[in-house]
Amino acid sequence: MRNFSRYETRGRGMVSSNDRTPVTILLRKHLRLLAVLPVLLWSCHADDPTAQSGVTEPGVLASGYWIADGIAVIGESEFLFADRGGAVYHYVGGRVTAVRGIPASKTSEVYGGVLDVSLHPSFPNSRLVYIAYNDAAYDLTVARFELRDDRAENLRVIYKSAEFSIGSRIEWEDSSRFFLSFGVGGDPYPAPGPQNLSSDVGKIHRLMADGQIPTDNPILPGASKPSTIWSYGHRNPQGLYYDALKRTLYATEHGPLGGDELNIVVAGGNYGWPLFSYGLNYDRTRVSDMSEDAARAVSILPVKFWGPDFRVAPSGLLFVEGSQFTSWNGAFLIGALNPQHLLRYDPATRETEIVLRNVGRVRDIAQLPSGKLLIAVDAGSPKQSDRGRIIELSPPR
Ligand SMILES: [Ca+2]
Repeated sequence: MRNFSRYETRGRGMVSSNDRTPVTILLRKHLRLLAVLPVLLWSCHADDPTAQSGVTEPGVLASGYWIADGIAVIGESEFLFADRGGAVYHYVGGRVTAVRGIPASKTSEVYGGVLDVSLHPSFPNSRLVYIAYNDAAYDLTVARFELRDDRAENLRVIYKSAEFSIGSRIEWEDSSRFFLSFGVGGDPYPAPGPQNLSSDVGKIHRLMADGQIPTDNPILPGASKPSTIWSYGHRNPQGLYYDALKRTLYATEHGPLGGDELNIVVAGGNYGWPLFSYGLNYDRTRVSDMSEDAARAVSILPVKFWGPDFRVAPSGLLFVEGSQFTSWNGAFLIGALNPQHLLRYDPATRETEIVLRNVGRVRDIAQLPSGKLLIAVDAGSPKQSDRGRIIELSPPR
């Protein structure tokens, strides 16, 4: 019997925004950019773009949703997005339609529902779409279907766990394989946890496009053959980005109080939670007594972490190249849930900047063919169940 009340309590209790000196310094460096953003947001889409609800805010392509998440771009003015309320929506040129035939999912406060939607690389021909959702039994499930006339046709469940996930992403390695992140709750985390290799939680999984286990997945300690598990010891990985040229998988994950991480994820890697963390438990006690050196010996440390003085609560992750925001290119954009910013992390300088401040809880980031950017945001509170929005960011003209 799982106890979800602690997730719900945790979700609300996590909100405590700090505006500390490093952020302020970085902000000053980007005042010019920040100053033009309100203008940018006013610069597009005057006509009412949604069938579901009126849109009055600048740049907002779709609004009135609960927790909009998982944007999958089809074309310059066409995309899909998920809603934690249990739906997938199809935006085409200003009109939004709910895709029919999406399986039932269960939501509880801000958790559950449809977590991500992703196009198979062959989508232009195959129309294949993948969704990750907590099904009616609250178990993380991946299904694929063909999108035809706003219907999910020939839907098939290709992965079903017996466990619940907080936040999941689907990220394609190539047309044959994809990664699936599987988050675990706060502290105390449910047992068995991320270090238990018989549990699906706190892992990044790697699956064939049909849900089978790739034969080149790692053989983990104590096992004799590969499983779906690609890496373990994750806490709550809500951002995945695969660099196909470098064949490198990046993942962000939530620490508890601080200790948010960016990791380079390799096969069989143990990413350390909860053996070691740069963050603190919510009661401000240490997560463990393990030293950083000891942690390095038994796990893979993050390539970047943010301490308790710079909270991120990272969600969507995108490495940006060729966007119309030229000063943002060559770095990661990271959606922050708490505080509610869009961040830019430059791996060359190791600097983190707030590029959009207090824009809402940024769940996902996507780039359009033109180089414009979309973000999915929400208010994070079930009491504001109509604050889920998709916003188009337009660069200076
Ligand atoms: Ca870690």
